[in-house]
Amino acid sequence: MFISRVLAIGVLIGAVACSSEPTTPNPDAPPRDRTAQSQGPGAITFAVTIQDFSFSPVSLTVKAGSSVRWTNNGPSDHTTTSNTGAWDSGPIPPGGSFTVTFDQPGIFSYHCAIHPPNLFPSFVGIVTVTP
Ligand SMILES: [Cu+2]
Repeated sequence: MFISRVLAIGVLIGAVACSSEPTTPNPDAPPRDRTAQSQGPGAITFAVTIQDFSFSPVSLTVKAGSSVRWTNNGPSDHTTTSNTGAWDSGPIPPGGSFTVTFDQPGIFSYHCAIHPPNLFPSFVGIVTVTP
């Protein structure tokens, strides 16, 4: 048991090291993605891209405990805003991202609050969280 835990941590560190650029270690530097680093091993983060004016993929199905990270690849500010108020990113600037962890199963529709569905009917998305 102990050996397998050490191996798992080693793999985790190796993965992080491989994804980092070869820079001088700086313990004071903030982590690039606090949300991802705070998750336990096995947690999965799914990516949704925001463009002007669409979410891709529009529909995403994930297991409870997973996270979804929205990244704004468009030239304008956008938000990911739950239709029921479960989350609201506020404005995400171009190149920015926002992550939500889904602990409870359910169907979560969302939109961009800056470009609302009454003006941009196809600028909506849905996350289905399965048990
Ligand atoms: Cu928008």
